[in-house]
Amino acid sequence: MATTYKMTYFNVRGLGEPIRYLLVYGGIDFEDKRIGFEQWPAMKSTTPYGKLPLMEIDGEQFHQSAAIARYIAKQLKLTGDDDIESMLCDIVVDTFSDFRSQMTSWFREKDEAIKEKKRGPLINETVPFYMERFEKELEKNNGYFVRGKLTWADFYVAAVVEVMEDMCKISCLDKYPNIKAHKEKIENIPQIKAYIEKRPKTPF
Ligand SMILES: N[C@@H](CCC(=O)N[C@@H](CS)C(=O)NCC(=O)O)C(=O)O
Repeated sequence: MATTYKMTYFNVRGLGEPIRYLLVYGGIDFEDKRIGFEQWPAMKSTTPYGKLPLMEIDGEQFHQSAAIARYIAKQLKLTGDDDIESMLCDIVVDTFSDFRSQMTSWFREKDEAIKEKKRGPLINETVPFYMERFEKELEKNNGYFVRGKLTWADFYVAAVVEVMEDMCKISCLDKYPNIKAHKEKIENIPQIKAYIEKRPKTPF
């Protein structure tokens, strides 16, 4: 019997989208279970660590989005050609996660005065710090993140960079043509393009 995949996440792109991109790219059939935020409090205690996304493979539950994405990527031979390339993929994803954490912690700040105060440094320091470096990586690697070949790091960054922009209403792409072109390249892969056209429209 074919392996079954069920991905449970909120009805947003967020941390679920890199996993969805990989499954779609690989032509892996999966149940894309999207729950409403109002359903979450009752469900939270039934999940391993009270967080989503949650992946069920043949009914067995797995959590942690990067681990899930890496697993799918391994099935699809998208983790590079050797252990060094595999580590390079992890480095890109982990570095991008560091960047994302700073953006999301700003987004979640409840005190409007603190949020306003931190907005300038986020736009003028954090975004350029990471984006300039990513821009150079793409130049060095011929338009991809790892050694000039398509890996899961490409799907991860392309999916999450847009989420961060939409969530924080801060532009990350305008001044960075390589990252913009890279995102468009991933979005133009036929499977991803078809998925984007039919996916639910969500705020981030
Ligand atoms: N490191 C975890 C983080 C998961 C996470 O923070 N999920 C958020 C949504 S993006 C969540 O479940 N929030 C609901 C909650 O904490 O109650 C992963 O990558 O899967």
